[in-house]
Amino acid sequence: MKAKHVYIGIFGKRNQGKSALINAIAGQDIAIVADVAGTTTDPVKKSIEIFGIGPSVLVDTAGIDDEGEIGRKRVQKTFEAAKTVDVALLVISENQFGASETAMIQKFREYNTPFLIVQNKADVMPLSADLKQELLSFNVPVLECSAINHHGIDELVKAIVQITPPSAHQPDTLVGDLVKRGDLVVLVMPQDSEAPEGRLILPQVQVIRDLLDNHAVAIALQTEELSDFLRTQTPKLIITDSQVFAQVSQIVTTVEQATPGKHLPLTSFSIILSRAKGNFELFLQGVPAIENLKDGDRILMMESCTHVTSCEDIGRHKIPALLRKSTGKKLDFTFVAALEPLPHNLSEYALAIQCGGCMVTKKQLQNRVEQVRKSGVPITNYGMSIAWLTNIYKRVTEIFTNNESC
Ligand SMILES: Nc1nc2c(ncn2[C@@H]2O[C@H](COP(=O)(O)OP(=O)(O)O)[C@@H](O)[C@H]2O)c(=O)[nH]1
Ligand SMILES: [Mg+2]
Repeated sequence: MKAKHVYIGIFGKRNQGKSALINAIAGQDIAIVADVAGTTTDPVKKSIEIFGIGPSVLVDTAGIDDEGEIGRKRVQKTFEAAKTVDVALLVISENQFGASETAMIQKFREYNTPFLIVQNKADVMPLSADLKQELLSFNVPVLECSAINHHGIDELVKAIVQITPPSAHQPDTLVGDLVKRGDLVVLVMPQDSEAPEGRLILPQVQVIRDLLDNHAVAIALQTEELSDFLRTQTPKLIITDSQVFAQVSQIVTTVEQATPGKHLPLTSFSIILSRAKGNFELFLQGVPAIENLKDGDRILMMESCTHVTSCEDIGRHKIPALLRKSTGKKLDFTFVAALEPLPHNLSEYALAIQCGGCMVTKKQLQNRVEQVRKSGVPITNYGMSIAWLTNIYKRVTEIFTNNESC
């Protein structure tokens, strides 16, 4: 799979040399550098290649001390950028470190964004021993450089590489640990009225692509063709659409029973996808909370996209209906779409159910999931809850809970 781009955000007050630093790192002029405070109003992005982490994007931001109504909006935008970048540089100069910087550090911590602190303009003033001591107490690398003189830039880039988590640049693999070259994998993909016209949905495309990247042999078929196929072939893995879980599980069990010794590992697209975006363990732990639901309990349905019809139908209708039927309780559902803020009263929810997250980045999804986890609410995802409610949970997750490869 293609390596991912590492997003590196440059943060700091106005006039600290953030834009100059981007130019120095990129080795060419891209951001507008000026001595008028607040020149960078819109994020400027520069793509570069960094030894050790590969393709990267430097994201320039507006000063965190920007003033006035528009200025405050820019600061808000900058805080948002801290949520989505993979790593951050907090730029200071001339030993000025105060409330703006500590507020920024708080955001980095809140969003789990690794960061380092760099004092720029070292040609004008070196970092004082006192401030260095104070900065080291944040337990992050503290460096000095001069963007104008290109001093300390190599060391800065090396420090960026060191704080970048491997997951930010290593390619995500959906099935790489489950299949080997030449393994046969069956994909059960119903093309019913809910399937989009003339194309496949993204999770299916992603899994097929990943199987090809791993040189596995992917066979795509619909439920009707599964039984005949399985009678003559023994695939390494069957991945099915969650909506036909129960039916597929029935077919697989029948074929297994008819052929002693035949074992057919089965899982679903949504479970494969939920692994790729992380939080798999958390989702596994969260799903049994379904058994404790009571009348009047609130359930938060977390959708990542607003317009993939089949996902919307699963989240808005299928899962609520299944939950009501299976528990027999009066449940109250709240739906949050895309990256809408989560409700303030999170802790009042008995359960949260996240969609597969195919339309958002890992970091975006994890930040939302983390918010729920921190509030103490059990969280699981669409695929796992459907599996639980249709009593095949154990079967579709056993390849992940028993051992690493099936
Ligand atoms: N002496 C010196 N001046 C610098 C350095 N880096 C930036 N500057 C100057 O500081 C001013 C603000 O730089 P800029 O990159 O626009 O800052 P930003 O607002 O943080 O993006 C400009 O006049 C730059 O020339 C440096 O390393 N040394
Ligand atoms: Mg700037």
